[in-house]
Amino acid sequence: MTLQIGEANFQYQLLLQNQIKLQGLFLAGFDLKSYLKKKRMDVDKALDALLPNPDGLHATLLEAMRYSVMAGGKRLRPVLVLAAAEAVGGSQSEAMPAACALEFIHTYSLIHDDLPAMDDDDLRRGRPTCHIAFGEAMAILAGDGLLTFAFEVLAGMAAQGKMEPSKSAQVISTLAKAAGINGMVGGQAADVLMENMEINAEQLSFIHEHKTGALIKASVEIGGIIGGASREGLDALSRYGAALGLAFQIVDDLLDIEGDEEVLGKPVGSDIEKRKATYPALFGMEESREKARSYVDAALSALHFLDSKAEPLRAIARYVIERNR
Ligand code: GRG
Repeated sequence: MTLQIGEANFQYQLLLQNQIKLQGLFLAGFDLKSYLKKKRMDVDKALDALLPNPDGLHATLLEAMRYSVMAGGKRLRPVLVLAAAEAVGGSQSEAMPAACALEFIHTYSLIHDDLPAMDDDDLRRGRPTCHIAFGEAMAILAGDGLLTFAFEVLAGMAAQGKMEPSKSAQVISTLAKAAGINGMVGGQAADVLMENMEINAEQLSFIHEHKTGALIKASVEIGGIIGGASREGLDALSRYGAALGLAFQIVDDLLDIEGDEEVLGKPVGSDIEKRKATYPALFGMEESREKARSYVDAALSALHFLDSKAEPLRAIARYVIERNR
């Protein structure tokens, strides 16, 4: 009898220990998949609501803008805006228009990048590219339209009294710098100008930091500004965004070699075909992977003094290196 009670007690203790372990795991493990699913749904809803409905003499232009934005995509930049705002105590509703503005600018850059004068690609986000579906003139205008519309949405926040004018000015200035001549457009120009040339690591970093990194960094900074980050908080977010942008681009280069065309929704092998300067071309696959890992580590350590509200940002940094699309 004593033995039975002892055994029951032992089993009970075991059960309790397992339960505690399970709770610990649950608390320690952040469910990024569900988080991204929810945020992407919220972003898609907001994008759909903001985009003008195809109507009037320019209906085809509005349709082309909608076609490219609503084709999907990972929504990485808008999710970063929301996650950064929430990491410093801000709200999703205040950050959502800026999150959409980032996606409008990003989509414009993809439409223009796919044009015959640039990368001349036929497939994007699993669909025919904008110029294949709507013709070159409409694709150029859809890109122009999205770029301008992004700033219309952002300026509208202050004009409608939904954001303090000083915050709005800071957001607009950050985005304009990141998307413009000393950011994404400058990086793209350097990339085009150096096509078919042997370039060194410094030149490659310039292209990647500007072409892809600038907008990713700005997404995180803009989230921080809207969320009311302190000076140190903003600095931490900025360092996180810069490192994340580079890790993202290196993984993009690797996926162009070892990715799955169907999962990516765009052709693979195009960097080699177009003799583009990439990390794997310059450093090889293994060293490139190592560099991506060290940028992710740098992104994570930049956030060290932020609390558990920054957990989504940490999980996104880990995801960037594991992603397959
Ligand atoms: C034309 C001004 C201008 C700029 C183009 C971003 C860009 C600059 C070109 C895209 C070329 C490219 C494939 C760069 C690699 C990194 C990158 C930006 C990939 C696409 O972004 P994802 O993976 O795309 O976030 P989704 O579709 O998921 O949004």
